[in-house]
Amino acid sequence: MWHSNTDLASISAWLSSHAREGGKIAIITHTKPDGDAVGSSTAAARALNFVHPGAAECWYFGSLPPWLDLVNTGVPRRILDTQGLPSDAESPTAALIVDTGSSPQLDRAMPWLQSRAVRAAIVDHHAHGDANLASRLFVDTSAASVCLPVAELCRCILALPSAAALPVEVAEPLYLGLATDTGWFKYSSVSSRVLRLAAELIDAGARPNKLYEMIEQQEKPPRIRLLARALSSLELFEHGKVAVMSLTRADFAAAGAEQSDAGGFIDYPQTIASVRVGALLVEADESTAETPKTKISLRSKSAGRPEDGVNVNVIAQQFGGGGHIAAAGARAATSISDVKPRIVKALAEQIAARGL
Ligand SMILES: [Mn+2]
Repeated sequence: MWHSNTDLASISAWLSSHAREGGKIAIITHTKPDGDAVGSSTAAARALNFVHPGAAECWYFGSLPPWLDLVNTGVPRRILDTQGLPSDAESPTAALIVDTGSSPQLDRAMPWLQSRAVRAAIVDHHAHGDANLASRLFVDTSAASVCLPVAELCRCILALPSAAALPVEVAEPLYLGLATDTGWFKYSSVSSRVLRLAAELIDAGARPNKLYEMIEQQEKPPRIRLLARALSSLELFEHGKVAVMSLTRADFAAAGAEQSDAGGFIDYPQTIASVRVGALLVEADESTAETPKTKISLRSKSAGRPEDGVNVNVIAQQFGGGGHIAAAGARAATSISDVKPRIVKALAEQIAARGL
């Protein structure tokens, strides 16, 4: 079952005793790490290394964000795509997995993780995961960002009275994860708990404007050109309540952009007043005429609580994917032109059923 079987103090005690005995800990997060993944893994590694120098290293794989070096400075790091998995001699002896518990999301690390569940812990905030991956699980699906539980983990590791006492090197990546997973404090997941932690992290020395510029003002021209193509593909259905954008591989080529450059585009149609739910359909890199593949991203908007909007997790599941109530995705083995009417129909049905 995908739920906590221990608490953060116990995971902290286990990691600390492992490091104290000379063990090494790989901190692993999901493929294509985002702000929450890099922020939480960097913070946990720095907290452990603060007490036990050299004990923790971060593993990353999948396309990496352009700001990774700016955030993850000074942390021992392994990039699995280029460096591969470690040899037995240099292999860490334990694993802390953050911001995912999903085997597909851990793709490149799976051959290493598969035999190591006994010496692995997961701290996550997603609704679904593979409980067999780790013997220690802490899952808080009410957390807007995994940095909420990871901040508490860091506080325990460093034996501090509050998050406000964290070293700035730990506080800043936590703030980053918290900010990026809540759309810089604007999603429906923002709560007093989120803002209290943000305030404590600022007290610890995190500088919001510096972090915003570091992450959000690093665009390169191909991504902006791709955005122009995505926006011009916008179609509205159901009296403007459903927004659909699509990007083909030809769009990526014309913009000189890569697949990862489309990240965050799904948020743009949400700025239209009438839109309740949006979809971005992207022709996947590996797509061919014979075996088409389409990546589906879904976002829903609610006036108040996320449960008042369209549950896009349910719709993503119909296409073999999943996620959260307000943000989900899937990968369909079919073309954009085939997926689009099916997605629009599924979204229209949800809107009608909910009287939105
Ligand atoms: Mn997250």
